[in-house]
Amino acid sequence: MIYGVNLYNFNVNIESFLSKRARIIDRELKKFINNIDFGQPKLIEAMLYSINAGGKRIRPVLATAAYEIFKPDFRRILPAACSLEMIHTYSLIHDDLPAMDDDNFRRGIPTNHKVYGEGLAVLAGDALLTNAFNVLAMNSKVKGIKPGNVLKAVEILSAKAGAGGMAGGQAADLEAEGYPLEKRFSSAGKLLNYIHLHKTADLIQAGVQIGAVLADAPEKDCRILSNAGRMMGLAFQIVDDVLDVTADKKKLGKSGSDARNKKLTYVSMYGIEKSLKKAEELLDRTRKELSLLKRPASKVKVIEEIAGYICRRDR
Ligand code: GRG
Repeated sequence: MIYGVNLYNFNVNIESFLSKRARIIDRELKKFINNIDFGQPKLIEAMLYSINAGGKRIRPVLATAAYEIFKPDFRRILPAACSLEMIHTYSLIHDDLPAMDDDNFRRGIPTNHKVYGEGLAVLAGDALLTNAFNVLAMNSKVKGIKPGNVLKAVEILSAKAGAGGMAGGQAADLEAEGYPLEKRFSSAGKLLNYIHLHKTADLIQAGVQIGAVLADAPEKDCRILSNAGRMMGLAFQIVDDVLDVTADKKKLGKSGSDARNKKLTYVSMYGIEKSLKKAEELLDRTRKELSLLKRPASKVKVIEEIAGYICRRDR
């Protein structure tokens, strides 16, 4: 039994696994942010406001689960796991700004800029992004983790969060508002996949990649996990598009602004039913990819279950 979850007879209660692991990550996140040497308490307060608002912690949990396929003691990669969540939270703060999606609620509470003003919200996001790499670097001092692998993790995270990754996907998403087709894409479907793969899937994929790399996993296994991460990341955003329209807004913790912002989404392009079918297809492909791993089935099963949760979640 690991944290009350019996992983060995495949009876994984994934929601309980996720919430227990999320609590461990929450505690570390608070420690890291409170330990930042700072002279601006208001900025730290704004950072902690969005971090403490909760969230499912899918990206850091995925990193720890990928690590555990190869090595015990996931706590050794908690700095890296927290760095993923810090980058994710920064992206949400910026995404909610009036210059982007202009949302009033996130994670069930008023958005960062509604409480702290736009200037401080931009800075809280900037600081979370920058400090994330400081926290990730700390992982090189953890016993059993090779500093060279931390450097590889820095390479992965910076690429997946940057212009060729999440920020690039967000830029394409902004340009596609109102659905104009960018010239470099031959169809709206291709543009839509570009947006989703980069805006969302890249950071999810980075989570599983970083977990595997820090566990010093063989190249071939890293590649399999990377492929699986990309597919479950795409499924994640497709389900997010559906939830934006169908979910109970209270449970979702945000108001659902895609239609108001005339966003190019799976729902606006294919409708709800086809979108859900596509997410199911991606889940199947994720499972097939994971089955290529010649590793303890009980450990691989956890990632598979997280992918399943991604597709059937209601928030
Ligand atoms: C560089 C100015 C500037 C802004 C960048 C990169 C960026 C803004 C935004 C990223 C795009 C983004 C927010 C994509 C949406 C991804 C997504 C589905 C978020 C919701 O993730 P969950 O459901 O949220 O994991 P919780 O609250 O559970 O963590």
